[in-house]
Amino acid sequence: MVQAVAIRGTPVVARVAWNEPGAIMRALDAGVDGVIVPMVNSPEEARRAAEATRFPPDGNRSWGPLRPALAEPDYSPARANRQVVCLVMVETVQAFEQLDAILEQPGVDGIFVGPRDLSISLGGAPSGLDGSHELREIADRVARACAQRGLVAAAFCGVAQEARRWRDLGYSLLALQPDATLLAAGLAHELALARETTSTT
Ligand code: 3PY
Ligand code: MG
Repeated sequence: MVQAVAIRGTPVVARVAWNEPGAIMRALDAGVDGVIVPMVNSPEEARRAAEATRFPPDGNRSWGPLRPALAEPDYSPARANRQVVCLVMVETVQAFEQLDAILEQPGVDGIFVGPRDLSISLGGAPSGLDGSHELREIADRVARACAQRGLVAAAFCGVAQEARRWRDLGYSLLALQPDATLLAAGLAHELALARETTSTT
């Protein structure tokens, strides 16, 4: 997938399965420009994620950049450390309560909000921005805290209308619907057209 996206020169940010250094380093070695790390609930966990994205002395990433070294002949630890982006996910109340300390961790380049898990953590059902007043308040506070520090505010949005609402709050990296959802919607649309009883041709 990284190779396919690179054809157009579009940056690739991968969400890894968990805050686990091996998973983060594997994605970076495959050539992603940045990672989104789920369920980061404390400054210590944020530091662990950020350190896995940087070579020493800034972190503990180990050398093995298979694809990046092919694509960029002058790829070096210092250059990689400058270029990489590490977004940590705030998706629990516990994480939000420690937002400032999480943002202070060196190498944390921004926050990616997971509204579904955050809604559950608030005691409700998985939801988007409309789920609760508390969720909207958290989304707003995260955007402001990131803006104050010049860091990225990102979020999982789902449908495009919801993405516009996050953008209006100050979010600049907006995740739309997952591929499986888009594929199912596209197929349903095509099937409905194909099954129409009248033909215009
Ligand atoms: C969440 O909303 O919890 C997510 O992880 C979405 O990516
Ligand atoms: Mg989540």
